[in-house]
Amino acid sequence: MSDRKAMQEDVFKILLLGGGNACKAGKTSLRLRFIYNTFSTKIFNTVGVEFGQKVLSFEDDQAKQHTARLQMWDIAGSQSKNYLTKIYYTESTAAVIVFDITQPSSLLEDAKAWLTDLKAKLKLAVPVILLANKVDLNPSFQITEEDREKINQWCQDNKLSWFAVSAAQDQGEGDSVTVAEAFTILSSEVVRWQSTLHV
Ligand SMILES: Nc1nc2c(ncn2[C@@H]2O[C@H](COP(=O)(O)OP(=O)(O)OP(=O)(O)O)[C@@H](O)[C@H]2O)c(=O)[nH]1
Ligand SMILES: [Mg+2]
Repeated sequence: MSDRKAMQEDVFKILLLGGGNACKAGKTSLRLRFIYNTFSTKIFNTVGVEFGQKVLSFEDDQAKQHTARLQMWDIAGSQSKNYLTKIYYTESTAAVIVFDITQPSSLLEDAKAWLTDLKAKLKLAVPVILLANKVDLNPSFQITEEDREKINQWCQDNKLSWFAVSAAQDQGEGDSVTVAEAFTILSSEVVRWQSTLHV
């Protein structure tokens, strides 16, 4: 491969999904943390969709270096099941489903609905990861064994990985990862996925 090809910048269109009318998962906060390394409690509800992008350099499983422009499509939580989101999903590369770790029931009520909706609207399957956000509000990560088992089971059934994060503190302590680490994990999953499709 030439140096030019090796330095080529890929573009990954990443959907940020999750939450609902009753529960705000923190998608916009994760986007702002990732792109600008900031956090504010004074942000507005997303109306429709918001965009942001960041160039990320990362290593894949084979320790090969990649550079990708992550275009984040941050969809309003209240849009779940809205037929309009189909337009936003076109040609997406990957998706992140976010739920609020302080309300594990939001995984069952909201995240499941988002994944079902995503699968129904996409022509081709894409890599998806699940992020349990707001772990700063539950620092010792004390969710009941029953809830943890439910999350693990749902992820296993749907072949996706889940990680705990905090847009607010972003320390990546204990069992959690930083927001940048989560997007790096997703990006290497995209590379692995695309290599199986010979893209
Ligand atoms: N403590 C804490 N609060 C958070 C965290 N992430 C988001 N929040 C708060 O949760 C609320 C909702 O965050 P948003 O980022 O607007 O959530 P959203 O998923 O984009 O919401 P919609 O756009 O309405 O779908 C805000 O008050 C945030 O400050 C976090 O990691 N920790
Ligand atoms: Mg938002």
